[in-house]
Amino acid sequence: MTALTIERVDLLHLSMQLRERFVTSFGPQQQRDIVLVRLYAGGIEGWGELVAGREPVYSEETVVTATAMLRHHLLGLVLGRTVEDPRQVDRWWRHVRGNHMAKAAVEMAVWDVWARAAGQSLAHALGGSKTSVASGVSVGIQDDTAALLDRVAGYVAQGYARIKLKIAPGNDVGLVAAVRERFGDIELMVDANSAYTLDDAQHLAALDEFDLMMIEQPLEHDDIIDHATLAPELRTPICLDESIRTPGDARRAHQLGACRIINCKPGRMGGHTASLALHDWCTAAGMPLWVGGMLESGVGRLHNIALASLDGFTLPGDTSASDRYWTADIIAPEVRLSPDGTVPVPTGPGLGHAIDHDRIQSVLEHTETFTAA
Ligand code: OSB
Ligand code: MG
Repeated sequence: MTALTIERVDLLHLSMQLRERFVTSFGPQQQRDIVLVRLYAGGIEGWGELVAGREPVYSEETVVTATAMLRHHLLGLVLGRTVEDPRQVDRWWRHVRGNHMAKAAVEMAVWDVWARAAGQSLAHALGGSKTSVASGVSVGIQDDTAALLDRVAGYVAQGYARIKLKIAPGNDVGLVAAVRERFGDIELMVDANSAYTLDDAQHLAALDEFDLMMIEQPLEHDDIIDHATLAPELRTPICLDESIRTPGDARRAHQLGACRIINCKPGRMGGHTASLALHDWCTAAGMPLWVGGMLESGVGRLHNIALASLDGFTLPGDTSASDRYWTADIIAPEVRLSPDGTVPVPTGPGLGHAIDHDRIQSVLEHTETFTAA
């Protein structure tokens, strides 16, 4: 077994523009502050991505709080340590509460470096065996229904395996009806990002007639009790995203009947090791699971694709192609959608695609370097 000493961590602060504004019930977003982790161990480098947003709207973590956590609390726990198995990293900071996105950015870089050192693809190191993963696309709220139908038409033509519509009060049942009417029985789901309350149960039940695969996170970001109350009122299965931060959360949500499906985001879970534990629990419980996204650059996307290669990720993920997000992604080659609605799982060492340093340079704001004391 390879033993690697973690020598240095660089935080690369990038400013990237999404190709188009992404509107959710949180509001619009186009500019993304992305922090990449470049971690050196045993003379090899591995890459991770911080998925926190600029504003604390999806979760309480932001780029500012997460980088402060890394500087003041987390990097000191990894620099100079020797890693034989990336599963150890979680244990080094088990006394640090929360801050999953900050932790994941580093933990996932350790997985990448470790897989590269072992000459394995990250997917293989994680235990994945699929050679491609079914991929859907998440469509933001548009200015009007015509614009939404246009967007969806484009993605359906590209072959995406399912379409996810962002909804919010005033932008929900009518949109779903229009998309169903125009596109027939495509695989369709909605994501509310906590925009509703239990008072909306009757209103949400109006979605039942459209045979949606699921409704993602209709109620509060930190709730599983009200979701359990809502679930029997709906025929549409509830999927939880924001509410599931640990494998224990999944077990409790299942026990209460709060959800029938889970969206796994490795940033939200604290990294790959915690995501694998969630995966194993869901597999044993027969709970369908899929890999979500956080509008990542190619680095985070390749991590998500590697994770989605495990068999327990049974539903299409938000593992969309690079051109869904960026005019120019920072990996080479970019992630591309195959006509069958899948993206290939890379087979080269680690993330399996090269980092495009020229493109990083063109969006780089500044770099911080940390070394073992
Ligand atoms: O709720 O799944 C979400 C993006 C940012 C924050 C939260 C969410 C999303 C998405 C897009 O739905 C997923 C993606 O394609 O990366
Ligand atoms: Mg979501």
